[in-house]
Amino acid sequence: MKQLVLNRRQFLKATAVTGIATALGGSFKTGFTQGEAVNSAPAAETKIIKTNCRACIANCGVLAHVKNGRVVKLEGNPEYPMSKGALCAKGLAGIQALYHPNRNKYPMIRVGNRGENKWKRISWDEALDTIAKKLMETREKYGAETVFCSTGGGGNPEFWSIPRFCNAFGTPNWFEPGCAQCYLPRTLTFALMYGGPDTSIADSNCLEIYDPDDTPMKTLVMWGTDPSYSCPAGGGGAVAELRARGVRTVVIDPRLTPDAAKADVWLPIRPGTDVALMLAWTRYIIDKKLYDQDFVLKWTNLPYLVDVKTQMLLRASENAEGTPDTFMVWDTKTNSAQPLAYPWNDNLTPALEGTFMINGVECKTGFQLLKERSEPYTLEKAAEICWLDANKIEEAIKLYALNSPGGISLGVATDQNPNSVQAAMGAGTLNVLMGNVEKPGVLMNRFKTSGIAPIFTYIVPPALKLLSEEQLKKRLGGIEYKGLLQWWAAQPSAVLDAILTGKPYKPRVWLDRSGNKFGVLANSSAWVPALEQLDFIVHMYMYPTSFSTYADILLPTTEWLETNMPVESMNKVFARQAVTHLWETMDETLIWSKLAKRCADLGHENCQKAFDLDFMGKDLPYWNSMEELLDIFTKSAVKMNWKEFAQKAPIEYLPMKEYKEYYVYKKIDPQTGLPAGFNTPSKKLEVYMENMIILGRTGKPFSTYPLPPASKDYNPLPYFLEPHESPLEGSELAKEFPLVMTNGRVPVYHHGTLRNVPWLREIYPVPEIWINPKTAAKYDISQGDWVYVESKRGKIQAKAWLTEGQHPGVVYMERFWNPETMDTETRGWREMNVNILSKNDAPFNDVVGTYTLRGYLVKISKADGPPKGVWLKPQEFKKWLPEPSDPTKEVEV
Ligand SMILES: Nc1nc2c(c(=O)[nH]1)N[C@H]1C(S)=C(S)[C@@H](COP(=O)(O)OP(=O)(O)OC[C@H]3O[C@@H](n4cnc5c(=O)[nH]c(N)nc54)[C@H](O)[C@@H]3O)O[C@H]1N2
Ligand SMILES: Nc1nc2c(c(=O)[nH]1)N[C@H]1C(S)=C(S)[C@@H](COP(=O)(O)OP(=O)(O)OC[C@H]3O[C@@H](n4cnc5c(=O)[nH]c(N)nc54)[C@H](O)[C@@H]3O)O[C@H]1N2
Ligand code: SF4
Ligand SMILES: [Mo]
Repeated sequence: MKQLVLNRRQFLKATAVTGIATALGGSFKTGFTQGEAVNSAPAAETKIIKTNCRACIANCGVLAHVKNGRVVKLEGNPEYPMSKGALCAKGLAGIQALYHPNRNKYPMIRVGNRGENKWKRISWDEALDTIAKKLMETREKYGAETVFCSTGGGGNPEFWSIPRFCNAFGTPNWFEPGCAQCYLPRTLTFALMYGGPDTSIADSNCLEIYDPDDTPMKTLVMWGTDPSYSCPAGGGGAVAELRARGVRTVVIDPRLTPDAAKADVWLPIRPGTDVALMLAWTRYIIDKKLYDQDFVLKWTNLPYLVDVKTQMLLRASENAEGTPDTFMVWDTKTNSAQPLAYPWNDNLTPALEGTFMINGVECKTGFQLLKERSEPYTLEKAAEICWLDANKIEEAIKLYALNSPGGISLGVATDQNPNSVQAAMGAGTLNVLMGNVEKPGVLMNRFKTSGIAPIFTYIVPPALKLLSEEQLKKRLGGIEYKGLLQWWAAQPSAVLDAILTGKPYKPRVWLDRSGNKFGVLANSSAWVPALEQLDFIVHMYMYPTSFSTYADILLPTTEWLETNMPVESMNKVFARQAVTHLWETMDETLIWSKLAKRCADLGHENCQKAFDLDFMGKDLPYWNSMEELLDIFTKSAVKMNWKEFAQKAPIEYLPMKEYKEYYVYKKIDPQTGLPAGFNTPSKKLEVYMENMIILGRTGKPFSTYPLPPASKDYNPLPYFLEPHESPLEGSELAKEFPLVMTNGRVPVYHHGTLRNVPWLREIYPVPEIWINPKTAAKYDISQGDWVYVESKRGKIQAKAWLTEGQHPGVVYMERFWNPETMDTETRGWREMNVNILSKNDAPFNDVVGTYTLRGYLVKISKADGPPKGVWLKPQEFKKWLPEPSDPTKEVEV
């Protein structure tokens, strides 16, 4: 404690100014100190090292002050183009996380019974040898597919080291609690619709928003995203800057977030009904002819004719690979179906709408089908479904549609129910209809990357080809939910089901590298009987969590202040560099390599095979240190080794103006002399998503092998699915559980992390449940009361926060677990964990298998007090304050 420079009051003050307050509207340029952007030593003994935060997925630039080998202060690096020198509370809490007395310090092996939480220190060699031996035995006895891995969504920035290990080992099974519930529905849909990034602010896309003085943007729609909470230092601040410059905003969110409070129109939607509202926006825009007609006609596939029966587009010819097929349109000049050669034919006047008989086959344009799909969703109908006011909906649509350029940013909210992919389709469609694509002021842009990408995004190649066709076909949930192929992942509920039923086979060994799976997986209690049946469990993380108590081996991993990784942000590349190294912690990217190497030494053929399928080549099938791996990238990208690069970083690889490239689709391709178009097979915006049908039938374009079809064709257009646990009249379940539960972020925690950081727990000690005062009154609940919250699946507690900013039929909570009760019967995850209530069974999303984290039914009642043993007062957290530590040298294994 003595060495800490920032005291608690200063911390609270700093977080108020640099983090949350900035996001809420303060200026970046005032209110906080910015350190000299140098890698040198301004004051005696104190070195300032440039690095990047990883306490969430935003990677903000950091200046770490290091004195006598110890990190004493963190501040924002103003060079970082997104956060511009701001840091949020989570980032600033990095010191407490790093020096936490309860870090996993050494590899440990379980002694006593599983779940007893008794451990013995072992060496890295012993730990890795034991794991590799177990892996190889299991593979031999039961098949490689019975080993499965999992990771965290915002965990180790080197995401692909897990699939790489799985592919080499030969198991098709790894999963992530985000994935189908986070981001995949959007990355998949936007990739298939236009071949560019999605519009998530929290995932550091929407790159147009970070240059507020140089954008003509007029409107920003934040749909199911709350950047002031989910990325306070970067995206949240950028949105505040845009608002300050007059950009009008619409927020679609069931709760009154800071962004909702400042919006021109706020639509407090009923959770889980977004696609109905999107279809109403679509209908209105089509009906009132507000869409960009020229753009839609020339640059989308909506005028192309679709065979109504087969749902497939009519082709005049299938052209050679790389050149788009020629599709049929209805020419209104000649009243006949005509082929439209890419990109356009001025001699034709294609119809956008209409139904036509062509050689006895009923055909409609894609636009006609979209129009018919949206037809039932009048403003009134949407108001009724979504619990909104029809006039307010109209006001929001007009604000968006009459004030271009602009865009719809879609957050994670819609990824967390079975209507997930359809919402991404709906949001993409609304951006496209308004022509909000690849021009200044819009969100769907394909700006340049360092040109050496993916080198600086994910550096470890996933080695997809190492997984055989036979093994790929065994992926749990993989045939039915082929959208998972974009991330090469399995479906968590299918894995759970397989453990419990032994069908189609029984998974036996689990390697997990993330925080607390009980805190982030839906219906987490359902995993307990599964965990009890597994032969062997490994947990790699920075701290013990509830999940660790079920493990056989614990591996200590590095905190972000101990890791090295390139970080690309807009036109610059930064270096997250290790500022210190404590105990025997190891970077996980290295752990996977070491495991693969050991499996190779035990005779595993694939692992033995030099990974020469990737550009890493024969020389580096495994890497023995992170530096060895990183050198390969920096040497090829910037002709420096990692150390030199880290010293020089950030490098600006392009001036901002060149980096922000617009109208990419119009650029002439020198090979064809035609516009390059979009990154889709037709080179048009594929709003009529025939490619979803093809994906479901074959696995194309993601599978390396042809796969058998899913049980049902995927739908090429967005459709609305009423939440399975519906609060609407006639629902039996709603009689017992009348309220709709939803979630979102709080700005001081990231997923299951940081609940063990005293200063953050002081800001937000226990989870609140947001309740409308009218609803609270019904249950005799007052502000600050303890309540029980119950769903069909379980019962937890929370503290009442009464607010008008919450619909009377909806309640809201954040995910929580309590590290302080880990040694009790509850293991810290049963008291206040909203994922005890959430729903992990069917219906799933048809394309990616999403289950339900938001928009299911609960009931509430008053409780007498807090759950036993949880810490509520600042002095109780004292035990977790940083301790002096013993920095160790590189761990040799
Ligand atoms: N009810 C409900 N459940 C949810 C959600 C919800 O909104 N409501 N959200 C879902 C979403 S969007 C997601 S992405 C998942 C997240 O679920 P997970 O990502 O599995 O969550 P954790 O394992 O707690 O988080 C891992 C965390 O480790 C930290 N970390 C940083 N560096 C490293 C590192 O080098 N290695 C490792 N292992 N960890 C590191 C990061 O803060 C990272 O978030 O949860 C999902 N679950
Ligand atoms: N502080 C913090 N920041 C984080 C994370 C974290 O755990 N903590 N996690 C990171 C990760 S992995 C992710 S995916 C991003 C997510 O960040 P965002 O994409 O911004 O999404 P959330 O903040 O989870 O949720 C946005 C809003 O959705 C609202 N909402 C709930 N249900 C519905 C619904 O049915 N429809 C609509 N329209 N809105 C709904 C919630 O009230 C919430 O305010 O945040 C990242 N940043
Ligand atoms: S938003 Fe906060 S936690 Fe996330 S990277 Fe930036 S400073 Fe770190
Ligand atoms: Mo996420």
